[in-house]
Amino acid sequence: MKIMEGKKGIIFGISNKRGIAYGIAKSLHDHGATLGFTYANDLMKPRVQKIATEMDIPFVEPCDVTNESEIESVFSKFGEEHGSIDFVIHAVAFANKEDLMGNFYETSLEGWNLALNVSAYSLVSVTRSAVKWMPNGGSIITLTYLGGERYVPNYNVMGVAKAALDSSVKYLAAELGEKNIRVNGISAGPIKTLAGKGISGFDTLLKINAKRAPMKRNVTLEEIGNSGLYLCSDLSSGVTGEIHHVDCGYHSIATSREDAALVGVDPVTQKRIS
Ligand code: IMJ
Repeated sequence: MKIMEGKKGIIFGISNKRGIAYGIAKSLHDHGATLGFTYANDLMKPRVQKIATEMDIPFVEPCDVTNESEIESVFSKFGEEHGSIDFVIHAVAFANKEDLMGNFYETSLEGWNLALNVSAYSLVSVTRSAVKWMPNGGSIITLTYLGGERYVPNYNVMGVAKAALDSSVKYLAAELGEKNIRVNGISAGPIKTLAGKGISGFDTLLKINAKRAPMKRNVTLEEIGNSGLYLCSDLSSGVTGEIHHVDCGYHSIATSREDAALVGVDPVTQKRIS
């Protein structure tokens, strides 16, 4: 028996086959889960529909996560078809392109509000709707990034949004624990997806991460997918309020072993300073 058999849930934020939401969807689907997908706008509709068709998933609904009534109708539709919901994957983020470069201190209030609304508040509204359809408990997972905990060049207002998101995970987990609804975040290491496309210095960042990470490589989509599977399944039944880093260990280091070797070494001549 597959571990997700009989479990059903909705995935917000499918974009294409390189995306993290797809990685998690694939893993859940391969292990027997029943899935529903949502798409944000007309541009995304055919992309999401294509993936749904390939995976033989009939439930594909529009949902702008800044629109509370759209969220509610997605849950009602899925809930009425399936009785209840066991899990939700929230893989949604957006900031204006100009706010993901240059100086953070120049972020406009509009840019700030947009990023925090779409990327952080949406977890709260999605959770509010999900709770009504989780009478037997459930698992809610959001996607976050280290840039919410520490400075990462260019991440800027998205870092602030992820900080709010990470904190929301803890508050939601505390309130919903007694309903047996678990809320966790997956902090994925950088990976080549649409979310990183066109970001200045992204390829360099991927290389730096691979070089410095304890495992000396970047994480794969399958690895993130399998971590999502674990957090959705009963294997993680005692886990909530957690930000789980799936980043080949990158978050845990201050200085890589290569850099550590330079300590006590002149950075220019590489000669040992006694
Ligand atoms: C995004 C920007 C700057 C640095 C970044 C990223 N690093 C990583 C990302 C280092 C790993 C990707 N990431 C974790 C994100 O959360 C991306 C969110 C995002 C991406 C875009 C690109 C296109 C756009 N708006 C966006 N909004 C959010 O117009």
